[in-house]
Amino acid sequence: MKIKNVKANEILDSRGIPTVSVEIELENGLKASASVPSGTSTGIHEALELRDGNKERFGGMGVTKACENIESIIGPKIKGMDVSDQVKVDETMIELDGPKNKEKLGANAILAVTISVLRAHSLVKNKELFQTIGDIYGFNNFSVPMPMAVIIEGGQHSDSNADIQEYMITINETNIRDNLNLIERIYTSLGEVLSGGGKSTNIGYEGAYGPSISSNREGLDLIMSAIDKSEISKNKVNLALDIASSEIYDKESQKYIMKGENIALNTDQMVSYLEELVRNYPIISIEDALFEDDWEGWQSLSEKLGSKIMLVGDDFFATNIERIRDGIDKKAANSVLIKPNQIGTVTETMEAIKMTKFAGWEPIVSHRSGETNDTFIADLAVAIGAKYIKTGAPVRGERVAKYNRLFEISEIMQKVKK
Ligand code: 2PG
Ligand code: MG
Repeated sequence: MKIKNVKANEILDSRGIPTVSVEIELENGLKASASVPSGTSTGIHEALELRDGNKERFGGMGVTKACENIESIIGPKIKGMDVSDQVKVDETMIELDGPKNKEKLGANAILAVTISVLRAHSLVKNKELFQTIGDIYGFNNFSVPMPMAVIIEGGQHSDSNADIQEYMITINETNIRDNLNLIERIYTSLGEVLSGGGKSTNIGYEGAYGPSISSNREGLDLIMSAIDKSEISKNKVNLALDIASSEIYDKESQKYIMKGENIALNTDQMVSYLEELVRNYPIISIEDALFEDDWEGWQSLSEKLGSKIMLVGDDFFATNIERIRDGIDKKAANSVLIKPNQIGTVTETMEAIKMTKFAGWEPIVSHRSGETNDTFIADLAVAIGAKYIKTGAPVRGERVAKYNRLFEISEIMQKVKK
């Protein structure tokens, strides 16, 4: 079925910042749309998110240029192409953009098109989106991921003084509804622990609490108290952290600055600091433990902790196949955060996932701090059989939209089994 029309729209994301939405119309009249997320703690190796820069509209964050690129540059090229030819559509956009990091058209423009084409194809086939992803890219081991759910948010994501951007919990429970039930109970208990201690229960971008704390350990202790209070067996709950280290690294002094506890650590000290946390708390994963170009630090951390926990590269890899390949060669991590908007097209995202899996590493599919109600990442995580998904606290519409889609998929999968 051929693509007939491509329409772009500037909409708002969950932070009230503009983002791109696209609607694809096919020759038979079927329509499919997609909207794209956007990060706050964006890495320097990510594909370019095109913003208007006109301060009079949304402080320069408008995306009318990206929308124009879709309608006047991408649209005319892909109209008439068969919607089932996802790889060709993606390659066409990559070529149109040229050799740069999506700097001409904008990764936000490209991503909205690539996902809506995929969705339109899925409609034509009358298949679920995760099945269509599987068919195109050769995945058939579908499974519903376990959430890494953020419950305390610091760094650039909330008003908290916490240096660590995300304190997350993961529950050893493969049934997604049961899993969310336990996550929600711990989230609620944490709210009670915080207000009982006179602390704020205001929330950050991803729905997690943003209390004031005096040290990273205090953040972890508050979560351990919430687990106690929830009366959920400790064996079922593990912790995961996203340090988002590129945000706390000071290039001049070459130190990681933890304002909350008034310390500045060099790479070796940071590695020891994290080892100590891992010794004392049930931490199974640390993301962006070191800043995005600290290759030697990542290697040393991997030697020390790589056999014990997941070391996840987010800003470090930027879902970029070349960076992931280097990381594998240098044994610099063992897991990759997968964010489609860091690279731009579905096809490049799938290449990054394939490389990650081929190395025996763990791909973790992730949302961004600025989200829409688009649930593409839920289907993506299922399609590739990802063990984990990062998609926020169990509150806020744009976060629970993904959890609700996982509920739906889990029911579809059960019916197929019967
Ligand atoms: C991260 C993401 C999502 P942002 O660092 O992993 O939680 O944050 O979208 O702000 O980059
Ligand atoms: Mg991160």
